[in-house]
Amino acid sequence: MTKKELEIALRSACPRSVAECTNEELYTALLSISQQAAREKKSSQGKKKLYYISAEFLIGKLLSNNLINLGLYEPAKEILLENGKSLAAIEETEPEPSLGNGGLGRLAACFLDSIATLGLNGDGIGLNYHFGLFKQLFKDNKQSEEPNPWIQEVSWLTKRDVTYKIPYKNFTLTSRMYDIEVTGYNGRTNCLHLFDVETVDESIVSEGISFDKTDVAKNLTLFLYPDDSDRAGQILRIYQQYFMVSNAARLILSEAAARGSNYHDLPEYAVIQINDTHPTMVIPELIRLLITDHGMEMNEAIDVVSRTCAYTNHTILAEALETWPMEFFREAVPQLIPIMEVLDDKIRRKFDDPSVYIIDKEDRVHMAHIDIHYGFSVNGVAALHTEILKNTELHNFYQLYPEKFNNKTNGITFRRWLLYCNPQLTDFISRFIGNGFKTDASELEKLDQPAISCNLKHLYRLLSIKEQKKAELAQYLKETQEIVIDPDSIFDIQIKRLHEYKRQQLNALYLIHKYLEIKKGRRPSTPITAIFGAKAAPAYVIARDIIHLILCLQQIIQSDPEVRPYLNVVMVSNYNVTLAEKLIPACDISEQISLASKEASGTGNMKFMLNGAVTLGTDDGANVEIHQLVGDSNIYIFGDSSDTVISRYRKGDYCSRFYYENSPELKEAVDFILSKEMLSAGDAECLTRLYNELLNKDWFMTFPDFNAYCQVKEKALSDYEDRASWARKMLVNISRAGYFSSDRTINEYNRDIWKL
Ligand code: CRA
Repeated sequence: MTKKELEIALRSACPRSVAECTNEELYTALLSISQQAAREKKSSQGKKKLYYISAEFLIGKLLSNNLINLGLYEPAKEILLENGKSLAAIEETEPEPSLGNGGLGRLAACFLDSIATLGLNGDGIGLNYHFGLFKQLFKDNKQSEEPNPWIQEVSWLTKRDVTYKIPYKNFTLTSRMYDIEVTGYNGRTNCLHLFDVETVDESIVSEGISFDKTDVAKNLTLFLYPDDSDRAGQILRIYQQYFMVSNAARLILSEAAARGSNYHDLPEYAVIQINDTHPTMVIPELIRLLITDHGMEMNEAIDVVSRTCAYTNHTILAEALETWPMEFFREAVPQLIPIMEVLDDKIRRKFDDPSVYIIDKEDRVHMAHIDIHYGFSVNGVAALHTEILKNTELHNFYQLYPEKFNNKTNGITFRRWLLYCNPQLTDFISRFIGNGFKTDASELEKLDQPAISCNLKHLYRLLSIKEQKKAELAQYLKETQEIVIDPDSIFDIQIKRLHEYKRQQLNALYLIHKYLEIKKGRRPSTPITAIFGAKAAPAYVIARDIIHLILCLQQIIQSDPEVRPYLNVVMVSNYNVTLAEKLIPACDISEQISLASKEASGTGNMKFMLNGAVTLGTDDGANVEIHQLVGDSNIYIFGDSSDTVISRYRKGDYCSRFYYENSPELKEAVDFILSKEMLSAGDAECLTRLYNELLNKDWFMTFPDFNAYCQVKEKALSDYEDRASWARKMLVNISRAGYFSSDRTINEYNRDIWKL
């Protein structure tokens, strides 16, 4: 579509002239134009198709991204400007879909973009949560939760005629499919299919995010990850997961048949990527449907399904490796029980090793074990993570099926995380190396050339882009959250879900230490702004306490005139994709400080490096690969290695108090949690609980890494002062980021697993 054509389309889609329209009207018009344009790009189906099933798709706002991918962004921006309108203001009227939680969901969204960009035949399948993940608010320095309604009358969702009857033990629910079109960069259009139930009732939610967990017809698709701290909440998860996969299985079978499959040859027509264990029940459900609806024999059905399904593992945290009591299945989906028993029985006959059984002696079902035995591929999401799976966590399975295990290091889409969120940097890059990197990210390497890195004018241009993004962020936070930050300070950012293994508490302890240093007169040369963004799972008490600690610290520092000019701590509320798009381009120091061995990959780390932030982190997840790519002098690595950590867990003799007693700086920082300043800003119960947790347990070993963390941070802060040399570090990071394009990741999935 040319600019002229777009102008005509816009005029006819608007109720008034463009200049007279409200931003909402323009949003609606642009949405319908891009949906129309996307539909025209739908290409032929091909024989084999990928289905990416995931509980989360953290897709972010769609308007601008879609315009970019359709090649309409610049013309739209110009037309609007000519009529006194701003695309950025129109974007503000778009609600962000609330369909994801963290990295796993954002990864799924990046993958959909790359699958479409590479012209692969593949759709996503998930659930249409009405309130999605909760909306986070801060009151009295604590997190509180509200529903996050995002579905409006006009939205990217298209209602389809696909509906199924999904059977549960005591009732049947009728499903409905909604589609969101996903157009890749200059690419084809695929779909994200979101299943919903028409009886869902938003009015049953009250007092924050509470609702009757037993009324499944009304609550099934209200929330992503509804509170599962009680039995009803846990069974609700089973209802949700089964709804997702039973719909998926029916859709996959009917589409395969339409493409010519006779079901016996299903693996030639379909491949299913199971994104962590939430969709695992698709395996028994497909087997069941092949038997009951298509007359296949059990053994053949198992074989066919095993050659169709592949599994991605995203974590080694025991708490996240799902196991469910058999009685839950009996209560919700008894039709799966005979299948699961056969699957387990076959394993018991074949292997004399209870650690690989599907149903354990406590009658719990290990979901990942189903995937590994009855899928043809098992992949981890970064090199180190896959090695840990093979050598430690899933070692017994690796010995049984070495050929199934493979690594697929995560990636991010450069359309959203560079072209869209940082057009200034995109221009800077294209000026030197042309536009080839937009479709082949490895071309970014060409940026690391003496003509740029030895030319102060170019380096200062790079620094001034960073300054501009920092100023834009400061403005945005002031307007949207009444947060005031100094754009001339160093922006040190940690944004990710709140979890003890990610160690926001380590960062907080450093900031306490820094605060106390400043009180003693040791002031930093350049002021520092430490920014956090994180939601805590509502039932995760210690995570909530860590948020409380950070918010109290923020209050103490901001009301201290001695410290405020040198150090600021802010926690943005309701951290989401939209905020990430503003925070990441503005970052100087990217905090990736998980306990080594615990962060499977991380993907924020990749977005930051691509936008010229320098990583300060542990040798964990994809940081290891970043470290290898940029070299020691362009990253700040600290802390115990994953081997040390794994063996410390094995020995079981970790004692945090020992470190506390042997490091005066650490002791001083920890004690400050219960200081009178803190207790007057916060809640004694929360602060005491956190203090005790750290001193008596510290399960994620923040104390052993504390001194090393402080040292490396001081080094980074002092290196920042040499602006030209810092700019060179930025340049090296950008130039090595190409490896982390999700196009590379998806090409590997296709080459090794999907074979489309
Ligand atoms: N929390 C990992 O912890 C990883 C993403 C995507 C996670 C991250 O390190 O980058 O997956 N795991 O692979 C997960 O969700 C259930 O496990 C994540 O997002």
